[in-house]
Amino acid sequence: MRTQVAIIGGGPSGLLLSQLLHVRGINSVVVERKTKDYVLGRIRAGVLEQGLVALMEEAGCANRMHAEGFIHNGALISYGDEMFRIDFSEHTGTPVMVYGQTEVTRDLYAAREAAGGRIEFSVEDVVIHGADSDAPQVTYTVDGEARRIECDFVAGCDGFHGVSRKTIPDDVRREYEKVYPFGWLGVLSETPPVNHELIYANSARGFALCSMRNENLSRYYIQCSLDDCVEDWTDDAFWAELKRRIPKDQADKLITGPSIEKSIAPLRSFVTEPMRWGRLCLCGDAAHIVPPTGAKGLNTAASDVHYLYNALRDFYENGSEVGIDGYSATALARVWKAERFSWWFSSVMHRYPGQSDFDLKMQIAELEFLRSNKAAQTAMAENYVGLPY
Ligand code: RFL
Ligand code: PHB
Repeated sequence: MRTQVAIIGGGPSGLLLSQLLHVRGINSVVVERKTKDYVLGRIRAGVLEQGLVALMEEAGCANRMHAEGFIHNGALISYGDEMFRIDFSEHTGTPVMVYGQTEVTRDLYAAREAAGGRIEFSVEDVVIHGADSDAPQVTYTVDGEARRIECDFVAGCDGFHGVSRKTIPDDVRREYEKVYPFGWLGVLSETPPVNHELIYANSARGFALCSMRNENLSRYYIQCSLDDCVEDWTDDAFWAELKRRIPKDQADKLITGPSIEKSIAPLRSFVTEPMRWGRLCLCGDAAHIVPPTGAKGLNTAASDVHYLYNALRDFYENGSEVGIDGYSATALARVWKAERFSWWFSSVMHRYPGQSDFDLKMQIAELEFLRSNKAAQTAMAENYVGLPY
């Protein structure tokens, strides 16, 4: 089959790109390794920057988000029993939107289906051919049957474990990585959130985060050992540990209940350069990963989609390759700033194995500086709500 843009990966990056291109009359085909139910079963991001909200609007997919999402004007940071608030709206004039990645993905699938968009699920053996030519192809199999897409461009939106990044030759590709010595144990529960805003907690027992999806769906995380297994953590043990890590007044009002999802995620910072090789452009987790402290993963994927979508429009509407040629440098300039913020916020909020007393004092000094200094709060707020595209 023939299309203009072959999109590998039907996660939020691939679907958003496909829908935005459709709005501009540019055709695409999405190939996804898993089933739709599997993709929608993954519980991930919860905080959306305005840039992503605006892209969802441009894609014509924002109605349910505006009806059901929550506008957050600030977030809370605690250390020990101390707690302070960063006011996003005061410092930047911009809030964030709390709306789950699962819902974003569901809305995008609904829009692609309504528009008759082609999405191939359960594909295997995806291979990108001729990415360094003007006529790339993507081959794959479905139920053992070989298929082929001929296209002008390939968008590699297939996440960290996809094939797109590895298509860029080793002597061209450079990877930068930092692996953190802990993970996040996350629990989703049908209970009211402990607070109407998110709480990021640095405690002597490790990091904790209180987040939410709606009035009766809470998302909580605690820092855990990389050796832990989900089965090691009963619900009771999780709630008891969470309560020890957040300020007492919050712990006292925490409503607990059975978990409906429980998973452990490792923390990693990772960037691949370049993000374009010939007619192959990487977007989102295929090119970079951030630790989730600061909620930048999905949002950075969205800024890649914005740059690539505009570059492709420039190509198809104006015959210009300037945007495509500049895609990697433009996207990476913003990616590295999101990497810096996520690394900094992770470093300040977690307890590290072997951390010295000096290192602990530095964390507390960072937090007290943030608590008392307007410029530091503004910098934090600007990064949290999202740097401009
Ligand atoms: P995804 O979501 O991984 O989607 C990639 C898709 O590609 C498919 N795939 C393939 N398809 C075809 N052929 C192949 N060979 C393929 N290989 C893979 C996969 O099945 C999948 O469907 O990448 P994408 O679209 O770039 O989206 C990135 C985001 O999912 C990710 O950055 C965020 O979830 C990160 N993240 C957060 N980001 C935020 O902005 N705010 C948050 O609050 C936030 N919280 C989080 C997070 C990630 C977490 N985990 C589990 C890593 C919280 C957690 C716990
Ligand atoms: C979430 O709600 O899943 C979430 C929120 C904020 C983060 C990370 C994850 O920084």
